[in-house]
Amino acid sequence: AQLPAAVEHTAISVTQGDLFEHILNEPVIGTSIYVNIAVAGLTLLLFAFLARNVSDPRSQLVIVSAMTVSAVSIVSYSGLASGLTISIIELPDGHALDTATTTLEHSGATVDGTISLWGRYLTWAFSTPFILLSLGLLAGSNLTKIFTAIVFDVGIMITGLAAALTTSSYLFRWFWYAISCSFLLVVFYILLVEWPEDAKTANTSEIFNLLRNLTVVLWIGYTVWWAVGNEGLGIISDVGITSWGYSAFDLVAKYLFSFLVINYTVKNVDIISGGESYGATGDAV
Ligand code: RET
Repeated sequence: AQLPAAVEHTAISVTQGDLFEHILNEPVIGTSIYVNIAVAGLTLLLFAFLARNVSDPRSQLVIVSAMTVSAVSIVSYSGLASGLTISIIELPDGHALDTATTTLEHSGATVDGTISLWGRYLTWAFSTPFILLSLGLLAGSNLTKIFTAIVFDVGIMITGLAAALTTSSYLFRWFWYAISCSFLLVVFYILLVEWPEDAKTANTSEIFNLLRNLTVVLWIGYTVWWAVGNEGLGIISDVGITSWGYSAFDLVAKYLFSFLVINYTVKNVDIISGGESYGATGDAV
């Protein structure tokens, strides 16, 4: 006798525990996550040590802002490592990986769908504003420009999260991506046109331009990586390699960036504290 359809297609439900075990046992994805938790923790200790004698409040604000990037990173990668912010999603028809399956390391069960490390995009909404706050303060910019940069930045990450998690329509994933890119252009306008002028007035052009260049190049890197990675065109179809790409970008965009900010601030407290007269709470330059 034939089995009823419902019995033939018994679905295996994937638990958070399965995802946790998968990350633990899959070396490429696993290291891309654990390495960052360790580096974020070590950099926090280093930064606290470097900044131990700074007492000027404005310089402290720049330093705390840069340190927050590492602190959020620990939270972000812990979300991924625990399996809390990971899901198996079935990509829509038309996507290069729409028929992909995932074999869970621990149980050996094969399920339909691709692993999405979506917690990354969520937590970028909390970490990247502090990158921009550091840059805006260093440039001696005003509250309006800093606020605008941060609002659009949060918009980039939330619409990027939407792009990653949309499973109803392939086209809609790219529609979200396009919205996200348009927000990125607003942030780039502030970084490339507005803040360099402010930084001239603040006498911080040299460090600002260095950090700005690093930021613009890497942020383009993230954007292109998403497009070619397993969630975009799938040219790089492997979840672990896609994840390592972001993790490698993070090492420079977060930790090297924060180090440069803090190292400069500790050595130039007089320049940073001068920003108060035209800075975050003052008038437009
Ligand atoms: C996404 C995909 C959608 C389009 C765009 C993106 C840009 C992401 C960026 C991420 C930067 C992350 C950083 C993290 C460090 O903590 C979301 C990939 C434009 C710019 C700097």
